[in-house]
Amino acid sequence: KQQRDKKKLLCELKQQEALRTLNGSEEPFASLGWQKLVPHQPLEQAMSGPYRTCAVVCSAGAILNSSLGHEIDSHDAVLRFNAAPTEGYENDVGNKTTIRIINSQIMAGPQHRFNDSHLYKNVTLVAWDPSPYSGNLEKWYKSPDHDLFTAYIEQRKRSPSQPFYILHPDFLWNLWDILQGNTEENVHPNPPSSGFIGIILMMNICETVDIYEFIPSKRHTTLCHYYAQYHDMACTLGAYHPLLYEKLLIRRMTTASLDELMTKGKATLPGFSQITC
Ligand code: NCC
Repeated sequence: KQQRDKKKLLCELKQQEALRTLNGSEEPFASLGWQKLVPHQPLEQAMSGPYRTCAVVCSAGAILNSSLGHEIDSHDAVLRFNAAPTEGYENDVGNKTTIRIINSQIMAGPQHRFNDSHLYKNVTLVAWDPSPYSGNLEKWYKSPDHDLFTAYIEQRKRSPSQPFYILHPDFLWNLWDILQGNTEENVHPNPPSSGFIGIILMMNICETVDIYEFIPSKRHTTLCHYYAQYHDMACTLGAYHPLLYEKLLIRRMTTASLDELMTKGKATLPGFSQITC
């Protein structure tokens, strides 16, 4: 029964969550000339590796003292989130970064120094913004949660060779629908977390995806991030994002052993190319 559940979930994701980024063909982006602004190569082509193994490194405080850095860096591609650094934390989180997913706060908040921080250079960037459900792109463009469009345009002009994409709101809300469709309780109507989004993104481009400290290991702690002294349980369980439900869903699909889950905080999922439905 568990195997059937796993297969059903994996197939649903494979069939409904193909990568989708803004390609400039829809209004209002088409009239604004975005077809010339976005990278020429779609994300799935830019990231066609091929990547046999991929690591998703969640930012939870519980990854401290894991000594997983070496294992993480041995993957063909490594995904990190927002402002999560590697300097000074290499032993626990590694130092290779292939892709970084950033929410729109990173691009709009001056404290993040999006335009000059080294964190956002020499990597593939994928940004997202909450956007209203069943997105009207015109409305979203006029009032995003945080203005990511201005910084996107600037960055594309400054660094046209850097692969930099904005996720299509339909990709996010469709993921929310799958989460709700497979959860008994009512999921609050807020977008998925960067972590959950990143896992699904990597399933699109990798053969296997190893996910670190998304499902809390035995090191679980109230420390929010491994890189800041701030304690809040909600970082791990969710307040705004439906994080708890996301974690339960990943837990139902993982092929990692219980020991890997508990001691390493590692969950493993097959990439879409490896799933036959
Ligand atoms: O904290 P954040 O996420 O950057 O973390 C990235 C992803 O790691 C997983 N995580 C993190 C901490 C933790 N204790 N447990 C975890 O499982 C989650 O999957 C998370 O998505 C975000 O999702 O974009 C988020 O961003 C921050 C913040 O905007 C950025 O770090 C930039 O400063 C949000 N925090 C606030 O708005 C205060 C957070 O809610 C979600």
